[in-house]
Amino acid sequence: MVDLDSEAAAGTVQDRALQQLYTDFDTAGLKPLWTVRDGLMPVAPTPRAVPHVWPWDRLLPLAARAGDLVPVGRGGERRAIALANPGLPGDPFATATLWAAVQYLGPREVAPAHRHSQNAFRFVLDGEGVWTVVDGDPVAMRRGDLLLTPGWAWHEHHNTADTAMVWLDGLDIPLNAQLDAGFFEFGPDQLTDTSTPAASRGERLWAHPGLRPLSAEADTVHSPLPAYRWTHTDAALTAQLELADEGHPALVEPGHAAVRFVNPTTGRDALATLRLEMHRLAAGAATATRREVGSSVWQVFSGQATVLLDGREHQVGTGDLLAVPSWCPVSLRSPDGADLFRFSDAPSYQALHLDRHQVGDPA
Ligand code: GTQ
Ligand code: FE2
Repeated sequence: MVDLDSEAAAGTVQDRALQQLYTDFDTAGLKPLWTVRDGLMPVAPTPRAVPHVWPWDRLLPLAARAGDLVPVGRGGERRAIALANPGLPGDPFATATLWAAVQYLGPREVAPAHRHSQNAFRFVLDGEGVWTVVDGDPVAMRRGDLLLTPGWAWHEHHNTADTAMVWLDGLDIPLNAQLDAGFFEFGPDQLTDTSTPAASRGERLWAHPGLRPLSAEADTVHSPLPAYRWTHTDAALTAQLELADEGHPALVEPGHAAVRFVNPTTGRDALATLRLEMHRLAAGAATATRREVGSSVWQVFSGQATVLLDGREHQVGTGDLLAVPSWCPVSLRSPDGADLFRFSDAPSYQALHLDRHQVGDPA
């Protein structure tokens, strides 16, 4: 015979004991796996960051207002306005690992020297007149150029023109923060180098296709090339599409030309933690759907495209920025053609052997 009363009592006793166990776990600074495993070890990545688009025509006027109202100088260091992913409320992060910001430097303004462990690049959507001085080497910034500021390199920016200049900054700030790896040091308050050479010393030494100076036998972690010029990037993409037209293999997929900016000493990514690429879609081209572990940010350099992010369509044009979280399916198409700059955290994932990708529509 079942004694209902005593069973209920036993249940209550057990419940109370269990409650006490969880309370004691908590007090002792412990957390049992069985209460958290689902979220901790998902069947596939579950990023908090969401797919998101920042239209250039909203960003640019806001940056210009900051130019009027907010001085650039010691302390704040840069008039950089970060993309803040709505899935990461309170954080100035485009994705879990990537910082993307629009930096605005007014006529004749100077952003003072500093250095930090975070790796950085600048991509120039438009304009010219700013030189960024990287470890004492002045590097001109012009439309379509990609400039590198590897971690711990001193850098300052100065605008020699009577017009403001705006560009995209990309850094691994969130990754450094997550890894508790950040170091920062202020440089001199005054501009250290006012010269404005057409070509930096780094380019004069390294920017000759396929030619390595024999004075530099040792490979370097980051690229020794401070700038990748638009004329070269453009020519490479043009040649890929022409070769394909002539029936030779040169494209990622039909109508899709692409290059990666690499370290000429190794052929690997130009920066240890950031992958940098330029993509060109020929008129009428459409890409396959692709997703990968790790996140990316795209900026449309020219033209217009339709981007499908996790099944949602976004129309984007020149200057527009988009964030693609880890494992989010992406496909692009462009009726009239478009050039798109892309950066991602892929080198970090590859270094840790956590990289995976999938091509084709997710089942
Ligand atoms: O230009 O040195 O967007 O240090 C964020 C941090 C730019 C820069 C950013 C920086 C910089
Ligand atoms: Fe910096």
